[in-house]
Amino acid sequence: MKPSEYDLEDPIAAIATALVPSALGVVRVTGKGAIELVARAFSRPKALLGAAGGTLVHGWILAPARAGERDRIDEVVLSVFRAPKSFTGEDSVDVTGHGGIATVLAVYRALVAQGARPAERGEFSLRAFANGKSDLTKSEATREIIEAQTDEARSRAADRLAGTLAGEISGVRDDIVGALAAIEAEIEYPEDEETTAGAFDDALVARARERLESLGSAWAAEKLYQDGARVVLAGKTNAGKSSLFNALLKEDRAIVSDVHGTTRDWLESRADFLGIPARVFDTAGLRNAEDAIEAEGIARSRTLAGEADLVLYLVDATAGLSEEDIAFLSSRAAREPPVILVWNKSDKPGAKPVDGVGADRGIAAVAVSAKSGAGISGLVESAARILKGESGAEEAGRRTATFGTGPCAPGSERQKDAICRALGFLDHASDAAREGFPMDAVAQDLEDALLALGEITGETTSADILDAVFSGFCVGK
Ligand SMILES: Nc1nc2c(ncn2[C@@H]2O[C@H](COP(=O)(O)OP(=O)(O)OP(=O)(O)O)[C@@H](O)[C@H]2O)c(=O)[nH]1
Ligand SMILES: [Mg+2]
Repeated sequence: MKPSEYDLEDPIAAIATALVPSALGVVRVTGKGAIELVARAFSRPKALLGAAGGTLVHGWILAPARAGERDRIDEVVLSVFRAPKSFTGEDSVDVTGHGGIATVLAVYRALVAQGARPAERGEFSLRAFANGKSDLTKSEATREIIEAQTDEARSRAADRLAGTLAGEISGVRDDIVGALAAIEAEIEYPEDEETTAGAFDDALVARARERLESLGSAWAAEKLYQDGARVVLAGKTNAGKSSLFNALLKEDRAIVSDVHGTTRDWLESRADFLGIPARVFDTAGLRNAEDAIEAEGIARSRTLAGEADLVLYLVDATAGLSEEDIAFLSSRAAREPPVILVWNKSDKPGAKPVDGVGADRGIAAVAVSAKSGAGISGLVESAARILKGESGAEEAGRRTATFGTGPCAPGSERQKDAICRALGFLDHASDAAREGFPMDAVAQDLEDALLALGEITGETTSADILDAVFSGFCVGK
């Protein structure tokens, strides 16, 4: 069922915590009659029915009556919320019990047996929105918080949950409403025909435009923190790719040996690049392989490097650049993805990184020792800077994000699209005013901009918007 088709009142239940053995497990119930429903499955119904909102009640969840006997399922604490003071704005009970898989499932089934409907995806959040407890930016932020892979991503989502984006959009809307009011006053009570065009408040519209542009340009960064980046380690055999992979992951994941061609199949793992969630790939070393399996591994290395957001190209600094290295670097230099030339084994006496190689083609170079760890934090900093488009952006190609510096950012493609549409309407309004179009046409553009912005917070919503936002949620949120 689509979120826009959900019933918005009947009591629903969901398991809100992961179904893995854990200290605690939470089953939540919300909707009309939620407290009475839980009371029918509870050992102390009177205590629950008489409990004030925002209080806890201790007791047991009981199985439905069978031949007069009722099994005790689990000892629980109920958090009681009475409408409208709850997450959803309805009567709600969070049942906190022990987090055993069988236990949580039995508690959930006991509540379903008393008449709770199993909740659909995002149904709790949709009710919170429908009951005015949350705007759409906050609803989306709860999902972003759940999905954040790094602390930086979490902190950005938390800002939106706290209302920074909604506040900024509301400020922009105030500017547009101001400009619109001036036009409408002029249309209603014109001083004379000539002054009508003067009713267009350029400064207000320009300020709204600037604020929206800043928001729009901040999306690239936001997307990078949410989706992460693919960082591929490439280079000749024995350059130290697997050693650097392990050092970045801080675990002994890949086999390291001085035998050339040790890594054949690529490996993937996750690392935090200064807040950017990175998927890091160790690949088979590049060389002319006789062996068909190794050759296939090398072909895969090249494909991965081509699909990366950033390639860390390793060279053994004691060996210097070979023809293959130069061929790889020059074949990529002018195109995406961006490359960092990593001079590895810089701890060895004979290590001689060559300064300036590839600099003319925008290739940054960093000296590290995968063995001792020296230089790796600098490498991660350079990588994060390039991914964020803060250096080498011209060379880095179109996949590199250019960061906006606004006070806050949109948290989803949907929000960013609405910002772009609003910007389009503002531009149209300014052009129309400059070209002397009738003021009511200009006013229409400003109204369209307001409607687009209303979609971001949910003041103007359609079934499609609700479906797009809430169908991506998990059950129980
Ligand atoms: N001294 C020193 N030795 C290193 C360093 N990095 C790697 N090595 C050594 O170089 C050899 C090759 O390292 P690997 O990490 O397996 O190299 P690789 O690039 O993954 O090699 P392939 O999988 O064959 O492509 C091993 O003996 C490592 O111990 C380093 O920074 N300093
Ligand atoms: Mg290897």
